[in-house]
Amino acid sequence: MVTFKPNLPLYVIADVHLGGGSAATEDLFDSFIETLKPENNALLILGDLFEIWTGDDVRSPLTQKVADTLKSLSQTGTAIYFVHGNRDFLLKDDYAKSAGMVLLDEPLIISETLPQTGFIHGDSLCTGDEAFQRFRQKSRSPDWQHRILGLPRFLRQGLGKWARWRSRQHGRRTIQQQPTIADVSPQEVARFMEQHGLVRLVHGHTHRLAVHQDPAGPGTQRWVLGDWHQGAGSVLMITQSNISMHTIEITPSGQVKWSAPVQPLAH
Ligand SMILES: [Mn+2]
Repeated sequence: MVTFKPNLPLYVIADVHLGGGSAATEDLFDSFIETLKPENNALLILGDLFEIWTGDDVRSPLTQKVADTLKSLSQTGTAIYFVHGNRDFLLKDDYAKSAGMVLLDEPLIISETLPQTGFIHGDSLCTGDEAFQRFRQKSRSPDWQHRILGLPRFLRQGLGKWARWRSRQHGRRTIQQQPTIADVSPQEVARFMEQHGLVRLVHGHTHRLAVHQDPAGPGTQRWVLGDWHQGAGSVLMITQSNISMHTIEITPSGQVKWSAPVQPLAH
């Protein structure tokens, strides 16, 4: 658990899935980053910035460009924080440093300036998917990571392709056969929020953009970021007095257009 004291406004994004093949999403990401300059604000990347990550030594023109983009943002005064997702959990300090980001372990918790608010990627909440949770536990161990990162680059790239294929198959099968296990477990959400005394929980991973009321008792909220695809994305913004979530898209003239705030779901 990390007590988190970012500058405000804090912008939170997740599941950008760069490298997933959408050029429009890459353009939106670049333009969005530009809009954050130059201010003493903060950006939290809540996992799965990249579609897949097989080691900091496996660079591509895209990963280099993203590092340069983020580094230039950090140099204009934005503090950038990165929490791992289930696709880029092998991203380490070498790359983070080249991108001007600070790696943090989830959960991050803001408790001083705001009602107790927690931030996680969200895959740990999907406890209905036991096969995934077994892999998650194994792949987060230092031994496993050391073994994988010790493999030759070409082998890791091959494994990465296989993992993407397998994850798509697994996801499709899970959604068809048992739609509820592809989402978070409501019991695990309530348990996690109670464990950390959270009034608000913010996460991504499920790509199910929404604000849920009362997940862990009256007055509590669960804010779920959407993923970025085909030139549209979602951003949560936290100021001293407000929290709001928006979808953003890029206009034909290259401007970033923000939607009206996403409204809480009535239950
Ligand atoms: Mn994810």
